[in-house]
Amino acid sequence: MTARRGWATAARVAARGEPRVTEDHGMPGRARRPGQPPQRTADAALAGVAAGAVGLAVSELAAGLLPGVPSLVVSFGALVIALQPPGAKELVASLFGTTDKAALNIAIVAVALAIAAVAGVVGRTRLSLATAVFAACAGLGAVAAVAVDEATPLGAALVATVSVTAAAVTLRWLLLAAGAGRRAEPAGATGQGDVSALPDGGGQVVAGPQPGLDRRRFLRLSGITLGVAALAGGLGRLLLASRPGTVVPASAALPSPASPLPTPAPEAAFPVAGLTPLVTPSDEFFQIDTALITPGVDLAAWRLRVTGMVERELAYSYDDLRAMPLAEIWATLACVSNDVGGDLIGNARWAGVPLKGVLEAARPLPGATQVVGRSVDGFTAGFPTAWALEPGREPLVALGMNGAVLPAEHGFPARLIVPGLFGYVSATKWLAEIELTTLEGFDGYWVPLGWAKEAPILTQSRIDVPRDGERLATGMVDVAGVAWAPDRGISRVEVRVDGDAWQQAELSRPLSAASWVQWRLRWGATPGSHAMEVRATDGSGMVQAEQRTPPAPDGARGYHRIRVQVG
Ligand SMILES: Nc1nc2c(c(=O)[nH]1)N[C@H]1C(S)=C(S)[C@@H](COP(=O)(O)O)O[C@H]1N2
Ligand SMILES: [Mo]
Repeated sequence: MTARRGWATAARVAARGEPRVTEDHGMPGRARRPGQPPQRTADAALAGVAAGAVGLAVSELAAGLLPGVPSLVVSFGALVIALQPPGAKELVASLFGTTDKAALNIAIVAVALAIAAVAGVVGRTRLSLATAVFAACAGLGAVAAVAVDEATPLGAALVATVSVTAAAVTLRWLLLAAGAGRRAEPAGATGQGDVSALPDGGGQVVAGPQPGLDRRRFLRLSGITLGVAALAGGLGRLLLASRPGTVVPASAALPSPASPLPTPAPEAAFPVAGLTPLVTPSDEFFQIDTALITPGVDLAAWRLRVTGMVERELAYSYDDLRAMPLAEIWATLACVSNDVGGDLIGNARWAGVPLKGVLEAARPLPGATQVVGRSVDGFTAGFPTAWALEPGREPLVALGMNGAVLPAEHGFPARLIVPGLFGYVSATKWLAEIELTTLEGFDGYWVPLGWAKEAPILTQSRIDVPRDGERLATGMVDVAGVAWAPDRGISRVEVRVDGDAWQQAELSRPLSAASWVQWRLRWGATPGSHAMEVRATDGSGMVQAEQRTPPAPDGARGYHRIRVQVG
């Protein structure tokens, strides 16, 4: 049995509606001829998906193994992040939580594999077109890697070439496997892109095993290919996540601070189950950033530069910084995206070099009204110089968090911590540069996207216990939570049940004016459904705003309200 047709010819014939031979599957209208590409579109799509997966896996593995080689998935993510439309404030901000980043990665892989499925179908008739689709995607990824993810052009070109080659070779191989184990004849009139025109895709027609067996073999091969790709891609990701610098080296240990803060006594906190601890453990501290994978820093080569409108530009190595006297502060850091009752907030003991001393050494020029932090991956955040210099405030070039070296995901080797300001205008992680400029002269990363230029943390309070919707027994219960107004301090917290009179809660002794406090109120729960609200007053006597606002553009306002069921 021979068929003197190439793949493309067969497809054209099929398209014209020429009678087809039903061979073996018993599926009407599904002709199988020796030398044809897979007749099932689904098979071709599967071959495409498996080939795309191999391409992505090769990119992840190359990125994990070779320094300076970007991951295409990460580069696409960086592109998505860079292309965010100004004004898409909350939507976009919500992308940067840890789980949302995983979702972005998954979405990118899903879209890439969907495109690969189309490439597989196209590849039935024109393998060169399928390869071009792979090349276009990888090319875009490579351009993105260089343009927005700071990869070297060489590394980007390398990863794109290797990935496209791997995907194209896999596709051709799987399409041939799907084509019933028989080879198509030389292309003849079918053109360059024809699979059958490729060296061992053409040639003599060979009688193959039973098509049913072939299909099973094809499905098995595709499955194995996908599995190997998933393993290789996963391994690449693991390697990426543990590159030097992404893991804090033991050599980064810090000396003890010149005047260490006392550890808060256990009795400084209220013993209420479910109440947020005064100090947030570093591994539970919220993480928000635009980095799809934690930037790796080569500690030996890393410098913190002080630049711009200064009399003297400076550059500090890690050793320079840790040889300076370290100060410690308690400070609550909040994300502007934190909604009323939300948990994008934490309180930590930060250790580092006082920013005031660094500025003093660089001697800002008159008119240098803004301090801009720039990270190794190009993120920026800026705040008024006057805010940093305010007496009584101790902003830090932080090197330590909660008694240890700054964790990689919280900014190792150095970050800024500026008491009283939301993270997006102040707390630059993976700090590479402190630039002095004017307030008008530069907008930090989030400002052109519609967030406020100046953003002090708003006075807020949260009910942690009981939880919203909880069922309680009748009798005395603890109502408790946290309240913050960095760095104005909290002077009062009040709770109101069912719109009755405000009742004043007890406050824990503040760790600092920049730290949150715990509050507690004993409440006699009576049967029924009850609404509870909390409000805080800051150190200057200002009560927190009651009118609810969304997080954009300068932070959420309004009282945290919960409902409980008693009895
Ligand atoms: N380099 C860098 N620093 C950054 C960000 C970022 O995206 N990149 N995000 C900022 C924002 S919006 C916040 S809220 C804080 C969060 O710090 P954390 O992840 O340590 O909690 O980091 C800030 N510093
Ligand atoms: Mo943030």
